[in-house]
Amino acid sequence: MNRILGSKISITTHKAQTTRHQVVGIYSDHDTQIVFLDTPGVISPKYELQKAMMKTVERARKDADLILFIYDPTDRHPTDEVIELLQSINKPILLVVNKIDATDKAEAEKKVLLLKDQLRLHSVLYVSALQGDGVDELLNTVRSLLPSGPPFYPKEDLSEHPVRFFVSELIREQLFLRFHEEIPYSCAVEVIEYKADDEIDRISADIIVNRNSQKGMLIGKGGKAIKELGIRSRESIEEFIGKKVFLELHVKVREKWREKENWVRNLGY
Ligand SMILES: Nc1nc2c(ncn2[C@@H]2O[C@H](COP(=O)(O)OP(=O)(O)OP(=O)(O)O)[C@@H](O)[C@H]2O)c(=O)[nH]1
Ligand SMILES: [Mg+2]
Repeated sequence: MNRILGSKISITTHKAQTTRHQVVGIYSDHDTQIVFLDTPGVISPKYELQKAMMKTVERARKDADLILFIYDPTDRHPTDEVIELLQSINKPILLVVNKIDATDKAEAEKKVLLLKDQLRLHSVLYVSALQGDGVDELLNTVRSLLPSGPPFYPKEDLSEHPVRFFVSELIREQLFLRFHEEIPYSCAVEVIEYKADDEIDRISADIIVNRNSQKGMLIGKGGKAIKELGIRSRESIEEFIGKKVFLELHVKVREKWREKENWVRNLGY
């Protein structure tokens, strides 16, 4: 989606479960508009946050006209949950085999044969989101399957989320990139204040952690870890909004927020 839109609408990291929301990306050209709904990956939910993530998948699956199943051939075979979900969908499913820059085509094709045994696929497309190979063909296939109608969004829109959403996501991306084990999975980010001045946007955000012991890890010795996190987050926010940013981060503890439905909802999930 980011490759097609030419913009970092959805955050991406090497860690699983980076995406938690339905992230809307809008592609428009002279006669077509495609609204992409990026979703979390399909898992068996273990706590409330993950349950909320899977509700997001359910919603997108109902709203979509077609499904792009992004398959990473360097990863293991999709779980039963993924296969069963796809088998239950009565819409065109496009198998999008990604990362062809990093895998042997013949190997990938062998794995695709296994998937073809399990799924009714409209088509199989080989792409590299990283390098752009196969993306035009993917766009053309999607275009040919969309129902005709008036555009939903103005042509210049790339997404529909407020800037606060992207700010919290970009901070969360840094949390996923810079911290290990449970930490990224235990954090949520809430933008508390956003003040746009002429020259600079002043942003204050809270990082919510799940346990008291995680607070110290986030802050680090002498505040080193949170300082670094703040610098990297500020840089990526500045790049995204194209403006100077002053960013203030605070760490707050909400004991077991991931397991509590009201907190999960409160934090926007
Ligand atoms: N080599 C290569 N790496 C890629 C390509 N596309 C994505 N990646 C990398 O794969 C990793 C996962 O990408 P994401 O976009 O976060 O994957 P996702 O499926 O959305 O994962 P979650 O949001 O965590 O469910 C990141 O490190 C990307 O940089 C590609 O075409 N080639
Ligand atoms: Mg993702």
